Parts: sequence; structure tokens; C-alpha cells
Amino acid sequence: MPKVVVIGAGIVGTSLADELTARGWPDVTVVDRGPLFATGGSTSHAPGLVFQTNASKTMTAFAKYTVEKFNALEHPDGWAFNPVGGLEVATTPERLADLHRKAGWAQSWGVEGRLLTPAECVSLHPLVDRDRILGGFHTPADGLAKAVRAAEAQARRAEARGATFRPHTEVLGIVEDGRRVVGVRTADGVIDADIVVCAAGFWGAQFARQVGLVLPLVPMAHQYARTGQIADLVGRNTDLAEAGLPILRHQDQDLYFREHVDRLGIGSYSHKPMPVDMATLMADTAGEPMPSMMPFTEEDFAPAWRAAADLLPALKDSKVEEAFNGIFSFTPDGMSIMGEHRELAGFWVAEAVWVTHSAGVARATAEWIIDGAPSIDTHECDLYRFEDVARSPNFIMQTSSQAFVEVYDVIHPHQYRTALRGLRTSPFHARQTELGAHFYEGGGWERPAWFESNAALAEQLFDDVLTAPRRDSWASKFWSPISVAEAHWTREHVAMYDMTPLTRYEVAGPGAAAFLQRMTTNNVDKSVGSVTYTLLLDHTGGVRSDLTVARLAPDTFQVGANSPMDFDWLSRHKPDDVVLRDITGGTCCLGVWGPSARDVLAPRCPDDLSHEAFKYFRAIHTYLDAIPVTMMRVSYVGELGWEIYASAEYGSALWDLVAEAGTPHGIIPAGRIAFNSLRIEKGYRSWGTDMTAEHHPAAAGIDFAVRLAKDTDFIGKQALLQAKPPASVLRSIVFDDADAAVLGKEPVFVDGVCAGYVTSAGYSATVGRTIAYAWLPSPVAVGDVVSVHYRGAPYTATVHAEPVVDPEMTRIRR
Ligand code: FAD
Ligand code: THG
Repeated sequence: MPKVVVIGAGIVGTSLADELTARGWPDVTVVDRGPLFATGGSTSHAPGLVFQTNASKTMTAFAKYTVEKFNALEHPDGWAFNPVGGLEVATTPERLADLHRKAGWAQSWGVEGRLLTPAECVSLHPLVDRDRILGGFHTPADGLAKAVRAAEAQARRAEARGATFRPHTEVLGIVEDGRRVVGVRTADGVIDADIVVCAAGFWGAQFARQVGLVLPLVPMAHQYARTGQIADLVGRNTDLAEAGLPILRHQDQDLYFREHVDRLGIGSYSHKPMPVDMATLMADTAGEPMPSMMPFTEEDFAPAWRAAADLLPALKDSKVEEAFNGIFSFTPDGMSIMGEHRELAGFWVAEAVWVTHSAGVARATAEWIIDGAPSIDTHECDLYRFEDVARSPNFIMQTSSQAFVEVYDVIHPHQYRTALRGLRTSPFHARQTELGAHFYEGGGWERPAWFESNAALAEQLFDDVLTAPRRDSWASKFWSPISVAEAHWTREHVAMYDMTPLTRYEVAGPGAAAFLQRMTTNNVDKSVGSVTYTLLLDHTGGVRSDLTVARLAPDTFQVGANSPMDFDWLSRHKPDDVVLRDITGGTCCLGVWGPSARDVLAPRCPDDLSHEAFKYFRAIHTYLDAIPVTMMRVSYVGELGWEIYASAEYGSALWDLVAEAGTPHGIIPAGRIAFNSLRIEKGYRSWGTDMTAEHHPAAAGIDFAVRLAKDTDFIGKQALLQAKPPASVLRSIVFDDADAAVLGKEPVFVDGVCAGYVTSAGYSATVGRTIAYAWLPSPVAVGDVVSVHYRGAPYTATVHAEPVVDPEMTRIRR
């Protein structure tokens, strides 16, 4: 049996010990520097509010499991979970509308919830001032976790199965044999270990540096205060129950509330970000009860108190009695950090985890360690989701601070980071700026969403042939009707798209072909010049990514990938005779697509670009005028055309060349919104949004990329052979109302019952409707009518055969 050492006996470490031992791994030692189980970490003082509903399906699933598990825990002192329910109130129209959106997430992810009138809110929570609120959202299964009890109850269960808990034992270092962990070093000596899990809470980032690992988290102080006795609460709660009113969120003022018998606890995010300096932490917390508590800074709390008393008038006769600035972790994207160190096998992390998500994170980590993969999708929490740029201290600090400020804000799904923009720009950036590009940010890259230079063209098209959808103020944020014209023009004429941010690797060496055959599902061992669409699966058959693999030389492949996690996965499996290199930044890529693409490019290219000479899904190395390029006849927008790759120094010359060659054909630059709508029309999935490792290829509708019959065994093949037919499948749905817009994650109803959810969507210029992907029960058939609730309003849509546009592939193969 593998020996596991868990660093940290907070809510995460104890829960993990429970999950590991429950799966038949008894040899687990949990060590903590502090006493058990009030160790002094964040868990020891967490007020334990558990709101399950989250924009992220994964985080919601983590929270649901925490609630389910904690409800069933037993502790001699009383409850570990008190399901008082959760209530979020709105004091602005924007928030009220957003609560409808949130209610949609709850439906999509299976959390019971209901929107309430102000009167209903007050009858649930009589302290709330009826006149201050416009409505609320109530989730009856939410509640309070007694975090230290929950930790102890889980620890005792783990102990009964063989686990050991060692208080007052600081882990000073990791013992390794070069590539693997073999133990942890403490003042009392070494504890042997095959696996070490860092669950050290906000100390984790500092600790992980010892083993060369950057954990993008920032320890931040957050204020929590308890009032004195409140007359209206006297007699309501027994000492044992502590609370009966729902936990309350007043997000417009960055506040949350819970009862402590006849007192109220108030948490505030309304203060400035207060990152904690780990170098002076010991001194800064010296006079406090715990090393995770900073002295209370009263002046930072003053506005929070006024806002609290404004919502809850009963507070006016009270005051703060006890308060502290508690420390916990913030990350650049608000998600946890999970996974195994790539360069040090056996070193795992489970970090930046709220009490709310703790049991879910622990379960997924245990599954990952024992079974090789978690049973639910965790890519949003993956240790290797971060681009290199996102691991710099400056980036981590600035983005995590922004995440703190925005923690309760209404965040639009297309709202992009404002901190640290302009870091990664393609060689086309200067030209794009001149053309009035509106930039989105993705993976640190500046990506044009649409171009103001196309405004006049759009106006003209809307006068003549096109109709612009009428979008409400929410759906038209970070959006422009110009994108509709750009998409239309691509289908009718030709457009150029900046594909530089598309992650690409060179896979080279004598073992390259065999390696890619084993890693991916399709047959990539084809002639030089072939391009293959293929999948990376995990061992359970889940889709980790979809790739294009171009064979540029017998032993050299160019792989078009999706995220740093692909690099991570390939690196972990790579034999020594294969070299894997990320070539994204040193190269650039321009997509030139549309019926006129050949007419634009052929006159500038010495090679024959005719359909017969340069077939679909082939690649060649050639020239455009004097510029050396690799041209790939691939089109994610589903049109005739090429991805043109060049070394970065040729980038601006390449842009100018194509723009000039395209002028007689009316070429335009086009942005991400048009791009997205075209790929949805064409039935192409976007990994991470439409499909994840939670889905098998057949469910996601991409099993055409799986060659079960190929000679080489590939990762995931056995799992696919044993798989049952999927219970739900990804479908294209087309809205009936030309003005209906959805943005993603909306619940989908079949026969009045919520049966699935939207993944991505775009307005299709070709069919004049919004098209969306949705996960739906597999019996739902083409032609069936469904209803999608967008911020509370129902819109009907029809399940459509795929692809919606050009099923015969005549546009691409010509
Ligand atoms: P911790 O509980 O901090 O445990 C980590 C443990 O690791 C500590 O016990 C520490 O002693 C130990 N350790 C560290 N380094 C070493 C080492 N080298 N050797 C040995 N041991 C080590 N979350 C919610 O879900 N709901 C809330 O309402 C909520 N409210 C909060 C309010 C405040 C004021 C604060 C500060 C946080 C709140 N949180 C809340 C967040 C939550 O408390 C934390 O995210 C969570 O408790 C973290 O759990 P953990 O097990 O990862 O870390
Ligand atoms: N271009 C390149 N690589 C990529 C993408 C890309 N890698 C990541 C991501 N995008 C992969 N996604 C797709 C999805 C569909 C197609 C290409 C990349 C595609 N599919 C055709 C189809 O389904 O009809 C071809 C299928 C086949 O012949 O097997 O074109 O945008 N370089």
C-alpha cells in the first residue's frame, strides 16, 4: 500500500484523509504544525457559510458534495452542518437580473433554488429591511458548516481506518530521490512517503517553492466581525443550534451575514485588497489568537458596518464586539489549485480551497491519486492551467487582487481582465489597433473581438441583406453587430483571422510518430504533409483535448492544441527520444478563409493551391511572395482556406501581404465573435467549454476522430471499448426567435423539466438565429423543441441536425 503524507490538518487535509482511507488506502499520515483540530489555520476561524451555486459547474459539484457529506457527519459536540438555507438579496436592478442568471446556474447544475419577492425575503429573514431590497434568491440546502467539527469528524473516521494524525509537527522539507518524493522532513526525523499532498492552506505557495513549484495564490486578509447582542435575535436560537435564519449575502455591498446565537457575524470584502507578507507574518500575527489572524483594522470596516446597518436596521443599536482580519488564499481566477507536480512525482497539491468546496476537492484529489483521474471535470482547477506569464509574482499579485475586488461583483461571461493587459500580442497587433480592434484577453493574449474598421460595411449589409439581432443590454455587452457582418462576409467573400494565440507545439525525434500514436485516438502515422484531427483522452476515456497533428517531416509534427494542460499531459508521457517544444510565441498564424481565399493567395504562392494539388487537411512548406510559410488547409470556421504559419519576425509583413493581395477581393479582418459563431454553425466543439474530460468522444459527437482499429494501443482505448452508451449528448439547438441570445450555462428544459444546459452559443449570420450547444439527455431527438431560460425568460429552440451549416462540406472541399 502506498504511504501518503498530507501536510495540513485543516478542512482539506482531514477530508482528504477520509477520502483516501475510504478507498482502501489506510497508510495516511496527516501532519500539522498546530494542535488538532483547531490548528490555527483558516479552517479554525472560518464562519463556514456554504453557498453552493457558482458559475462553475465544477465548483458547484464540489459544494454539493460537501453539503451532502457534512450533513451526514457525526460529532459529539453537535452538528457539522446546519442547513439553514442561503439567501442572496438584490438592492439594484443589475443584481436582481443577475440573481435570475444565478438561478439559472442553480438549475443547470442541479441546486434547488427559488427567486423571491422582497416580502418573501423578509419573511425568511426578518432582519432585512423590506424597503432596501428588490428581491432575492433562496437556496434551501445551503447552510453553515462547523468547519473544525467537520474536520475532526472526518479525521476520526480516517483514524478508524488506519490513518494517523500528528499535531505540533511542522514539515520542514521534502525528501526526494531526484524525480520522486520519498518522504517529508520534520524536527523529529523523516516520515517516509510515496505520495505527499500539500494541503497547507495559504502557507502552501511558500512551501511549494521549496520543490520548485509556483502556486498562483495570494494570502489575503478578509474582515470578519461579530456584533454584540441584538435584541431581535434574543431567544431565537439555542446555543447548540447557533443559527436558524438563512445565511445572507448582500453582494451589492460585498457583505455576508450569519447568526451566532443572539449575535450576528458579518464578513466583508468591501475593503481594499490586503495581501499578506509571508516574510513578516509571524511578527504581524504575534499578538493574535492564531497565526492566520491579523489584527483587526477598524477603519477598513467602517463603510461595511454602515452598509450592514442599512440593510439590517436591527444593527443600529449594536456594535462590533469581536473582529479580526482573517487570512485565506485568493487565486487569479478564483479557482482552487489541484494536481501533481510534473517534475516531482508524488508531490500533489490541494490548495486555495474554501470550506464550501473542501469535500469535493478532497474526493476528486483522492480519485485522481488512486484512479489516475477525477470522476468529474477539474480542468478549471488544474495546477497546469496557468500560462507561463501567469506564474510571475507580479501577475499573480495583480490578478488575485482584482479577483478579491470582484469577488461579489456581477461578472459578465465575456468580461475580460483589466489588470496587466497587453502582455502577449501577436505581430499583427499594431495593424489591428490601427483598424480599431476591440480586444479580448485570453491566455494572456490580446485577441480582436471585432474591428471598428468594418462598421461601414456592416451598416451597408444591414441596409441590404443582413438583419442585426436586437440584443438586450446584457447580451450586447462586449459584443457588436459588426461581428455579424464579419461572419457573413467570411461565408460570402473572405476574411483574415489572427490565429496566433492558438497553442502549438513541435513534437520531434525518432519516437515522435509512435508517441503521438499512443497519446491520441486517430491515426496520425500518415504521409508527410498530412493533417489529422485527433483527441487526447485520459485513462477513463474522457476527452482531455482535441488536436490537429500535422506531419511536417518524417520525425517532425506540429500539434495544434488548446491549453497549457495539453503541454503538461504530453510532457508527462513523453519518452526521451521525443522533443516537445511550445512554438506558439515564436511563430504567428493567420487564418485566411472564405470562398475567395484561393483567389487571394494563389497569385502570391509558387505552389499550386488548386483543390486537386493542395487537398483538404494537408500542409506544405512554401512561400507567399518572399515570406517562408507553412500553409495548412484547415478551417475551424468551415470555409475554403488556410492557416498560414510563419516565424514571428515575418508577421507584420505577412499581414500586409495578405491584406494587399486580398483588397481586390474585398478581404476584411475579422474577430473572435465572428469566429466563434462560424465554428458553432459548422459543428466544431471548443474544448473546455463544450466538452471536457467528463465526456467520452461519442457523447461529445466527435467519435469520428477515434480509430479503435488502428494498430497502436492508445490511452483511453480500453475505457472506450467498455463504455456504455452515453446518457447525455452534446446537441446543436437553434432558437426560434431571431433576437433570442444566450451566453452559456443557461438551463435547458425538456417537457417542462430541466434536462441540460447550454455550453456555448453564437448568433449565426447564415441562418439568422442564435445557435447553441447544449448537453441534453440522449433520447432527445432532432426536431424536438426545448426551452432555454435566459436570466429567467424562456426561449424556445429546436434540436437541429449537425452541422447546421454546410453538412455536405461543399464549402470547404472546393
Ligand atoms: P487551513 O485550514 O489553513 O489548513 C492548513 C493547515 O496546514 C494549517 O492547519 C497549518 O497549520 C498547516 N500547515 C501549513 N504549513 C505547514 C507545514 N509546513 N507543516 C505542517 N503543517 C502546516 N470559506 C467558506 O467556504 N465559507 C466561509 O464562510 C468562509 N469564511 C471565511 C472567513 C474568513 C475570515 C476567512 C479567513 C476565511 C473564510 N473562508 C470561508 C475560507 C476558508 O476558511 C479556507 O479557504 C479554508 O479553511 C482553507 O482550508 P485548508 O484546509 O486549505 O487550510
Ligand atoms: N486549428 C489547428 N489546431 C487546432 C484548432 C484549429 N487545435 C485545437 C482546436 N482548434 C481543435 N479543434 C478543431 C475542431 C475541428 C476541426 C479542426 C480543429 C476540423 N474538423 C473537420 C471536421 O470535423 O469536419 C475535419 C475532420 C477530419 O477531417 O477529421 O476542421 O482551429 N491547427
